[in-house]
Amino acid sequence: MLPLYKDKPNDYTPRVNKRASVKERRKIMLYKGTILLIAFYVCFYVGRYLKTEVFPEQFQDSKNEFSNWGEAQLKVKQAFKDSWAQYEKYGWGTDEYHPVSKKGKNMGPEPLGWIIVDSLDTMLIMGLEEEYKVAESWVANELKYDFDYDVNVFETTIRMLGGLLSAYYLSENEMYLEKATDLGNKILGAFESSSGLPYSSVNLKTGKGKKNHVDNGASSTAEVSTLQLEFKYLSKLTGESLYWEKVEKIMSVLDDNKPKDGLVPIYVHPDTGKYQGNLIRLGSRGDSYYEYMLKQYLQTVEKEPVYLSMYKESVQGMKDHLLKHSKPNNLAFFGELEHGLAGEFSNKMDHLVCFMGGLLALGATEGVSIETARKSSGWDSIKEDDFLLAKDITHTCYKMYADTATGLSPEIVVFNTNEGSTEDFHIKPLDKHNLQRPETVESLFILYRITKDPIYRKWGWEIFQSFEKYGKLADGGYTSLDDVTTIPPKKRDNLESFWLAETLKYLYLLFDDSEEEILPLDKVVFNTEAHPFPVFEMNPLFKTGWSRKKQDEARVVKGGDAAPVRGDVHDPVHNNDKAERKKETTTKKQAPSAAKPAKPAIEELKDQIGSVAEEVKEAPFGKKASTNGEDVNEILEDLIQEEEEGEE
Ligand code: DMJ
Repeated sequence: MLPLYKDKPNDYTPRVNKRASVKERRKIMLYKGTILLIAFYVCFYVGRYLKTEVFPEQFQDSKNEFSNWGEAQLKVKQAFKDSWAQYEKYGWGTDEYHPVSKKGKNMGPEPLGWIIVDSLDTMLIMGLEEEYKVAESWVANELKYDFDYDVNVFETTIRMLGGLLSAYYLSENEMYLEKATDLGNKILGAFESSSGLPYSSVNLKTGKGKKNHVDNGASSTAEVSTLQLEFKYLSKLTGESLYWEKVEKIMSVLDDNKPKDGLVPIYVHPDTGKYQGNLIRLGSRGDSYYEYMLKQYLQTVEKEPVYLSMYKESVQGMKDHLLKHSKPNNLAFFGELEHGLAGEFSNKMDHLVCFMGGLLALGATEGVSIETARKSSGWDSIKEDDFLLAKDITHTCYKMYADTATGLSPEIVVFNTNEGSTEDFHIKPLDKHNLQRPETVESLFILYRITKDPIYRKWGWEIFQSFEKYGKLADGGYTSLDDVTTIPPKKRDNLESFWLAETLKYLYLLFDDSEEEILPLDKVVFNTEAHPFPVFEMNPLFKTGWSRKKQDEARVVKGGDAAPVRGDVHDPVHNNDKAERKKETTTKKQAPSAAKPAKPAIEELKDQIGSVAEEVKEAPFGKKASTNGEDVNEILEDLIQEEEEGEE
């Protein structure tokens, strides 16, 4: 029997095509209209009831009315879990992961922990215990930095050294500090140039630095000037001042160039210490030079004004030379100067520049709320102006997402400044990709913390939804995109480690409503890869060993004989005479610090400090470098306090 009911059901009666009279048709229309109206009202009220009563935890409106930030935070955590699950399953332990083809790859002959180490602190912050435990044991058992391979000094420092140090800070697991010290010691060889500026790469086995094989051997400015937070924190933890001295020296060499209005070209040569070329920008190769000046000042609790002075000068330079506004909507942006300060202005801005919103807000307020900052005695019109600019730039960066078809920003935009422009920016064909970068959500997080204005969360939520919509793969992984201007966008088959280390971390923190604020901005500094380190007080082991040159004035070295002099800093990697090295280090530690007022009692105290510091260190530069650096510092602080109380 054929299933006849399908086309001719049993009760089927053919429709009689009979046209009704006008009166009858009016009646029918009125009847239909009334039914439709009733149906509309029923749907409306049932919908409202379902939204508020049955699903009270659901988001109300993704654009404007969204308010359930706890739920948003869970979604971000889930995005991390999904990204991680794919990596664990198909690429575990490898440095690169390609989520579309589901393949992992190492950069060198053995893994460097690129994705795992970069992600440790995010897992700790998000409370992903299961995932974290597996990662922790991989680092403990598999990760060794002793094979013959050249690594990029900057990337390895911000991601690996930074990742290990923040994992140590958050977990207090000594294993991370040992690995960090081992890695730090290997990187030190990169600083063996005639100027003290690090070479671009270093060989992990030999510890030998290597010049950049392109750009005439020059290193990027951002690369040489974005090592300081990591090595200074390593000094703090190990009690070993050598790391401090090496990275501090870079700052003095750079500043000796006396950059006009605080703006610097994006290349600098390790042989001469001089800048190369004239291209000035806040984007790639320039960006974190500006970031680390402020953050160094914040890291040591505002005790090193030299970095604040450099930072302030550069912000004024940015306002004078790089800031412009687009047409038609007057969006503030930072352009580029391809031929130096006197050269032509380019309207190009990298997405990388979007960290500037957060940085300016942090610089103005030093991490406290805007209300508190405005009431403080140091508040002035420059800070107010920096803060307003922070908001403007962050708004511009949000528009770089909101004004594309996918709601995701391209890598680079060119702003329109001509009268009559109908759109604020355009995107060149080669710049349409999105690499899951963090800079905008980083600024949203900082601005939210400082202002508590929910607009920053709403923008962050919109951006996250676009990542969900276009970056998420059917099986749960997340990928970079080739073109944010077309729907659906072509996928790029790459997961950047900063998606896990930075983008998702900042989004998670943006939506956080914990009673006690996680990682307050006046208590921690985030390195440029979003790894948090605690701020710390200076003590006699550390001091600012240089000051800024004015005009043709010769270098003023603070701290007398003890202060590090350029080209005169000992390098453990290349010095086999351990006894000699130990003697020198001790001498340095015992010498008076001119950064503090000279007091005879303090001199005596420093003798004690010298011996205490030596006692707690098993092998000053070895793998077991310095047991627990916190102890060294605690002992120092206690001794100073005791001494000062005694004097009173
Ligand atoms: C990160 O590795 C760091 O934030 C770095 O300073 C610049 N770019 C990437 C993320 O975009």
